[in-house]
Amino acid sequence: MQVKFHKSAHTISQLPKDGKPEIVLMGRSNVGKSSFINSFFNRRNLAQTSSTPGKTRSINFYDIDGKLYFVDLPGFGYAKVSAQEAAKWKKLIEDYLYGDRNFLLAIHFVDSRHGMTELDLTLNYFLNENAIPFIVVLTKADKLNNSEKAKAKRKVIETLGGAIEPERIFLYSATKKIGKNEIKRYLNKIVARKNIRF
Ligand SMILES: Nc1nc2c(ncn2[C@@H]2O[C@H](COP(=O)(O)OP(=O)(O)OP(=O)(O)O)[C@@H](O)[C@H]2O)c(=O)[nH]1
Ligand SMILES: [Mg+2]
Repeated sequence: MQVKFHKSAHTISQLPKDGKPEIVLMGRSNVGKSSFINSFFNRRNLAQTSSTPGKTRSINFYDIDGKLYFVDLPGFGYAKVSAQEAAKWKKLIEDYLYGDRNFLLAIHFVDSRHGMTELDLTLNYFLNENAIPFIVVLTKADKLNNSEKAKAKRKVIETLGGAIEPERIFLYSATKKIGKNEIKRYLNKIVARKNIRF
C-alpha cells in the first residue's frame, strides 16, 4: 500500500471530481485527526499537526494506491478564528459533506479523555441520517490507564444509546502503539475487494 498527498481544497470547486471512494476523518479541532494520518501511515510529516487547535484549514486528500482517498477535514468547534473565517470553514465542510461524495467510511475522532460533546452528537446524527458507515476512534489513549480506557469506550456506547457495536469503537494513540493493528484489520476488511492492504 502506498500513500501520498494528493491535494488541498480551499473551495468546493477544488474538490476531486473523480468519484473515488473516500475514508473521511472527522471530529473536533485538536482531537488528533492529522496526527492519526502521520502515525497510521508511519510518515512524520504527511499531514501538518499542531498543539494549537485549528491547524488544518483546508480539506486535504491523501491518495491510497490510486484507488481511494483518505480525507483530513478541518476540525469543528474551533472558536479562536474570526467569525468570518469560521463561517467560511463551516460552509466548505458542509458543502463537502452534503455534496455527492462517494463515502466509504467516516472515522469519527473523539478525545478519549473528554468523550462526546454536543457537537459530536450532531456529527453522529448526520452520519446516521445519511447512512454513512462510521467507526469511532478515541484518541490520546496513551493518557489513560486500562480502567479509564474501558470506561471511555463504555461511555461512547452509553452516549449513543447502545446504537453502536463495541467492535466499531477503537482506542488509539499516535504516540504509543495503541489501536493501530485493530484499525488496520477493520479497514482491510472494508477495502478487501479493492485489493488494498493497510
Ligand atoms: N499524547 C497524545 N497527543 C496527541 C495524540 N494525537 C494527537 N496529539 C496531539 O494533539 C494535538 C493536535 O493534534 P492534530 O493531529 O493537529 O489534531 P487535529 O484533529 O488534526 O486538529 P485540527 O487540524 O485543528 O482539526 C497535537 O499537539 C498532537 O501532538 C495522541 O495520540 N497522544
Ligand atoms: Mg488537523
